[in-house]
Amino acid sequence: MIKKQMPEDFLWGGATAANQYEGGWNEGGRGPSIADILTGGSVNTERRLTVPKPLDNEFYPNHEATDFFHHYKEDIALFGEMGFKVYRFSVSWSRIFPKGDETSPNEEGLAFYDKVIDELEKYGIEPLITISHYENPLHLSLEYGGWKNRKLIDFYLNFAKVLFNRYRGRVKYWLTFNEINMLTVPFGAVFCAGMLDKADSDEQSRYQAMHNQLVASALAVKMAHEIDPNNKLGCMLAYHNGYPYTCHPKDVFFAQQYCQIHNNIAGDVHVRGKYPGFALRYFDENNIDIKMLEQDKEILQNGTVDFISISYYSSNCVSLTKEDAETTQGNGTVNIKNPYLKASDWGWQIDALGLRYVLNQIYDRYQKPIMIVENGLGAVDELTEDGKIHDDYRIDYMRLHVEQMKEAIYDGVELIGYTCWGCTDLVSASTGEVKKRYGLIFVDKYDDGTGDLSRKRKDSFYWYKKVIESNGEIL
Ligand code: BGP
Repeated sequence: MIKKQMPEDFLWGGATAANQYEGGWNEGGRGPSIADILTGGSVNTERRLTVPKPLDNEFYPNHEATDFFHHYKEDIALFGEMGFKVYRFSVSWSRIFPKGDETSPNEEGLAFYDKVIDELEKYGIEPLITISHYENPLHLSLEYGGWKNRKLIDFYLNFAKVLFNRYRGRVKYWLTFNEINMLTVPFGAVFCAGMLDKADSDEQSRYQAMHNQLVASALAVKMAHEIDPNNKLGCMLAYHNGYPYTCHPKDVFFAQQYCQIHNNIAGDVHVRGKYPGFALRYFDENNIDIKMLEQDKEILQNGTVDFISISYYSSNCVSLTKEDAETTQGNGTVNIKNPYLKASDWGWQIDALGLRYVLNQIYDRYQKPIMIVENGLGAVDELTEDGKIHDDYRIDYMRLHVEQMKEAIYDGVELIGYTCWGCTDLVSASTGEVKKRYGLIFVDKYDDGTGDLSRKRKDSFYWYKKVIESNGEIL
């Protein structure tokens, strides 16, 4: 009989990103980032991608976001109260290098993250840093056109080097790029690569940008290991789970190709150090001509990651045979609705068993440790008359996913951690809304910019605390 047991040192925690949570956009010497010119929320759903700087008369929810910048002590204390073992956050690149192409960093910006890490250490919480999470300095977009330009590799490495040196011995876990494989869909052009020109939403620019980031990632992995052999570097994939809509072999094969393109091109390069054959064929047949330098092959081979991390929210269906099938939203995608699944208010279909399915799939392929670094439910929460937030729907969602995550561990998957997305309320990446809340901690902030930013524990806060305390035993 096998022992159904969670690893004792399992890393339970939560995840956020600076561009959606930190705020303080023009404080402490921080320069503007691409996230600062995106508007959103129910106030203005129109994105302004072409303006060179934020407009005075426009509302930008992320400028203040939910203000980690001024609330980090209070928030980390709440993470400590929940018993977090790990906290995933990103460093705002333009807080450290305001324009991105300077040679020396902004000391004031680094001082902020020093304090964040001090607080984490106080509560025994392991930091997990995403070096680049949807937030290039705006100057790199305006001056260099974003990541399709190879020059960004050097700027990124300057930034990464400062972080690896500064936090040597204090930060062990790093992710090089958030959801790098979002570059396989148009959404990624701006978010992942800071390419603001509409023409750059094409595959040519996106795959070139992805290649440049993969090279940057490999060089960063090598550098981090040289600076401190204890460093553990991970890739981060938005895991696209597309089921065949019918059992027609054409649909089954299409679903396999969908997974290969959206997950495995980036995954294989990160983990195996080279492009898979199907990627080369895909590039060839779709007239994608990636400029690679002679040395890139070796760079990619020498910079493979130590672990794989994923975001997983939902699944959907894909098909070649059903053109008229009803579609729905997912994380960065629009695909066919699955008649067997319920969906969130934003149309993301809830599929906890799908998490076990993808964890097995990834482990089968790579045999490397895996971390789930984003999972959660974006929902409309209400403050009830008793001054509480009874988010039983979020607890249900998380319970089902944690259950399946445990099953995957019992299947033999080497899963080392789980950080739920948006452990406090923050601004949504895709819509710019605060109304789409993921947090276990409620923040008094609304889409019209009002709110006093006070924090409140939701019911899910107390639930998750017990989950962590019992190492996943009490769900
Ligand atoms: C992922 C991003 C996060 C986060 C999450 C939820 O794609 O890495 O930054 O935002 O999705 O998505 P959304 O905010 O669009 O609901």
